[in-house]
This record gives sequence, structure tokens and C-alpha cells, in this order.
Amino acid sequence: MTKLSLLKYQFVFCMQIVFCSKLSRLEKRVDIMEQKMLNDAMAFRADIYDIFEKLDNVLKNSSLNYIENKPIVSSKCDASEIENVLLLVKKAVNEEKINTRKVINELRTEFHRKIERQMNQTKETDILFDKLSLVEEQINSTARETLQNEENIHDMRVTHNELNNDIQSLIKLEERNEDKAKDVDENIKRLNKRYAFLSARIDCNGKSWHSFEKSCYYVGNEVLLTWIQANEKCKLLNATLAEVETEEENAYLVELAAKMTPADQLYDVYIGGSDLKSEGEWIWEGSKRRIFDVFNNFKGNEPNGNRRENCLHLIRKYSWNWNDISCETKLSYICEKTLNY
Ligand SMILES: [Ca+2]
Ligand SMILES: [Ca+2]
Ligand SMILES: [Ca+2]
Repeated sequence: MTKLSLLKYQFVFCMQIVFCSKLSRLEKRVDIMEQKMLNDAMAFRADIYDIFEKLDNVLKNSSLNYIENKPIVSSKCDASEIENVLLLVKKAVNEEKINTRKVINELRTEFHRKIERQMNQTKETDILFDKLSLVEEQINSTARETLQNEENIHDMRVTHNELNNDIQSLIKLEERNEDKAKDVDENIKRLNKRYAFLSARIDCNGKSWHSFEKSCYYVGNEVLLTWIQANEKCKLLNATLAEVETEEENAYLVELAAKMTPADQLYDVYIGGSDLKSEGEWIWEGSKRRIFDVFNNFKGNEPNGNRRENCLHLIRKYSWNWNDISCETKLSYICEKTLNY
């Protein structure tokens, strides 16, 4: 039994006790008053009857024994006075009876009215009890739902925790897979570079190609060409005229040119620089970078040809330093193919 239910029963029980106690006291009071009034009425009647009896005796004997017998009432009272007195007494008795009955009826009416009011209160108490029962049932129902909800919430929390653990496991697995994927990517990139390098080295191993660091070089020395022709020939070989970016590359090309070209040639080999498009602005043909921003090895007073000399070559008689020369001069040339790895 819930606390509210217990309070409700206690309340109803107390109401019933109070009601019953009051009702019992009222009943007793009514009984006492009624009994008292009845006793008074009976005593009064007894006294009246006693008077009547004595009066009757007086009246019966008054004509015969008025002188011999002692009168109960005063001899001054004649029959008519006595009769008047009797009438008054009877009237008083009747009024007393009427008043007594009236009081008793009023008490009964009041008693019934109180009984009816108490009955109505009892009915209201019953209605209240029904309402309390309904509220109690609703509370119990809500409590059951709450309990069910709590169980559901608990189940949901358990499921949530399980899902969270699964997600964490998946995240860790994914991270491991990502690491493995990165390793695989790195391996693929490394293998691609290795493949490109090996492919290039195979190309460099073709006829007349020479490798140095990340480039292959071809020395055209059989047919001498103008700078423009040499440039076109290199393109046909899927290359460009050599672009010298470092001192080391320059030293290698000098060594290569010295080895691959006849010593009696005066001007030796074209490489990929020119100021054909804008006088004094020397550009590498392959990358379009400005030569003086990268590396140069011009001889002391070179370039000096202005618009007459617009193409770059390595010249043996100047210790293989660089010189500008007329682009129409026919020379050997060096093509460069950069290895992309
Ligand atoms: Ca180069
Ligand atoms: Ca020039
Ligand atoms: Ca020059």
C-alpha cells in the first residue's frame, strides 16, 4: 500500500470515527432528553391524575358527605370553581402535551436532518474516496510507466555503450587500415619512383645517351646544326637542349663534350640558353627560367654579341666557359632528358 493510500485510509477512518462519535453522543443526548421529558410528563400526569382522582372523590361525596367528611379542598371552593380549575388544569396539561410533542418532534427533525447531513457527508466522503482511488491508480500507473521507462533507459544506455565500444573499435581498425593504406601508398610511390628511375636508366642506356644524376644527355656530333635545328632535333628525341643548373652539371657536360667532340672544332657544343626573344634577357629554352637567376658560367666579358650573338654554347678555347654566338653557326649540341622520379 502506498503512502498516499495509507493517508487516505487514515483520513476516512478518522472521519468515520469523528462522525460515529458525534452521532453516538447526539443519539444519547436525544435519548436522555426524551427520557427526561417522558419522566417529567409521566410525573406530571401522575400528579394530575392524583389531583383528578381526589377531585372526583370530592365531587362524588360533596353533596352527601360535605358536612360529615373532611373536604380535601377548601370548603370555599364550590363545584363550578373546581370545574373551572379542572378545565384550566386540563388545558395546561394538553398544552404541556402539545409542547412536549412539539419539542420531541423538533428534536427528531433536527436529529434526522443531522443524520441526513452526515449521510450526505458520507456520500461525499465516498466520492472523495473514489477520486482518491482513481488518483492512486493513476499514480500507480505512472509509477509503473516510470519504472518501465527507467528499464528502457537502462537498456538504451547499455546499447549505447555497446555501440560506442563498437564505434571505438571501428575507429581504431580504420586508423590501423589508414596507417596500412599510407604504408601501401608510400610503397607504391617508392616503387613508382624506382620504376621511373630504372626506366630512365634503361633509356639512358640507349645509343649515345649518358646519365648524370637525374638526367640523360645526348651529344649530337655527327651532323653540325644551327641552334634552332639543334633545338628541334632534341625535341624529336623527346628532350631539350641541355639546361645547366649547377656547377657539377656544368663540369660533367664539359667532360662529356671534351670526350665526344673532335678537338679541332672551334666552337664545340650548343646548350639550351638564348636571348633570341629579348636582347640581354637570357632564358633556358626548356624551363623558360632566367639563366642569371639559376647558374651561369659565362667567360669574363661574355655575353658580348648584342643582337648578333643570341645563342649559348660551351667553347673549348675558352676553357669550356660559356659564350654567346650567332645562332646560325653550325655546332655540335647536347640534349638533356630529365628523369622524373
Ligand atoms: Ca640540367
Ligand atoms: Ca644577344
Ligand atoms: Ca660572344
